[in-house]
Amino acid sequence: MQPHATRRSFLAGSSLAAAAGAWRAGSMAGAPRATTLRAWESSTSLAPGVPGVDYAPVITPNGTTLPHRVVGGVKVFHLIAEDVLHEFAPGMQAHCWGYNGRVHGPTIEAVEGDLVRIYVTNRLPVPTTLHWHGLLIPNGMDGVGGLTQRPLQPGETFRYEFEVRQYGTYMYHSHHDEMTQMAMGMMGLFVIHPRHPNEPEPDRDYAILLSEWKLEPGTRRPDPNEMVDFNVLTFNAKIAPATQALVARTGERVRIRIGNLSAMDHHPIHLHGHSFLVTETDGGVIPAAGRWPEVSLLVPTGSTRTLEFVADNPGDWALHCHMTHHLMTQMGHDVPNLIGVEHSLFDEKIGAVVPEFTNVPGDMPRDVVSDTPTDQAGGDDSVPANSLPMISTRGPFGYVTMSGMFTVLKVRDQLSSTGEAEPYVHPPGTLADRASAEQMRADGIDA
Ligand SMILES: [Cu+2]
Repeated sequence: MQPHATRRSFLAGSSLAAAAGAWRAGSMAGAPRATTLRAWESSTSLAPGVPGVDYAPVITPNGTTLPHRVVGGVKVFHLIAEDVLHEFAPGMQAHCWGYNGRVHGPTIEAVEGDLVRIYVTNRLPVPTTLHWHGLLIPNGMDGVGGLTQRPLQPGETFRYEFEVRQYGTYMYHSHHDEMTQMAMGMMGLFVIHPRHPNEPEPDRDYAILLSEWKLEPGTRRPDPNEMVDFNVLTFNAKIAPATQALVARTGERVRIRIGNLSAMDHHPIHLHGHSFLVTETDGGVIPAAGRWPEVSLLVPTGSTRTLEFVADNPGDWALHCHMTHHLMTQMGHDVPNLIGVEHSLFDEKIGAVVPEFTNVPGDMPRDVVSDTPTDQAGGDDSVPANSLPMISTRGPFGYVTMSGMFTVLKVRDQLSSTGEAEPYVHPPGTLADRASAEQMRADGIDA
């Protein structure tokens, strides 16, 4: 597709790609913008980037992409802020606030140089706004209630419109009564693809938004007043075992974009079995010489980080936050420390008066053992209504003792015709198991 002649391309004197590259380089060095245009000067335009032609759409596990239509060369989107009954995992639901029937909202995708027009309708009982986090746009489109615009009253629809002048991983979220509205789920991802990629695009492009919630067992509304003790930690608003796995074929290049809009926490996201390069922040692309290898990536709140690697190690690899309490759903502070305590007599005595007490790890609630999704309120009284045991993820070797911010990267030499990963079969000699007495003797191990 041919870009139309534009004032910007005329001003730039050479190719738009070169202008954009120079601008990004300047931005990264903290230098003033090289372009002569200001954010409010609409200069465009390039033809709107077409999914599947100009870019490979991003995959938002457990999520979706916001549809758009093109009207007069402008990409038109519509977000509806509304009450959503959201399921964190089978057995745990809450009345949250989201967009277009989803928590979090659908991922918005665009291409550098696109003109986007985003209608926002407020169907909540309270005023709200939308902020485009990290985007370099005119001040009056920035969505900060009271500062850059008046809030949308219930029932109102506002129009946000701007040219997308950068690429990378960004976010959108309410910027009015932030503490409450973000705690209720009002956020989503905003992914922008480069117009002219100057490095190969990955084979798999995943996006995950981190957030945290307070949901007392037995309640059905997130509590926005919580400051410290968040007890539901989510990848794309889901907790394991409901988090969708990431899949890759051996040898494919994988990108994972991670945004964090948690109220109070940073999350070190750890990937097993691979090392990756940190390639982008929401401030821009990291030049090749400045990229560094990691196996855990700290994603501060209010930031995005992007990592890339070659999936060269087949298997089921954990991808999780390394803060161990962020893997524990609805854990409380009041749990006594029973390490070293002889349980059996204790269990017997307490069990006589509180039968469900004996339903502790190792003796899981029936519905979880059978892997049958169930609403705990619907009859199984082994955990409080509308809550889940902390260890409820079933793996091929038993329970995975992680919930919350945990999912799996499945790397396989072959995928099924529908792109699914079959159960992993460990090659001989590559699975840890009980040691043979014979080998221990031969190695001088006395156990
Ligand atoms: Cu964390």
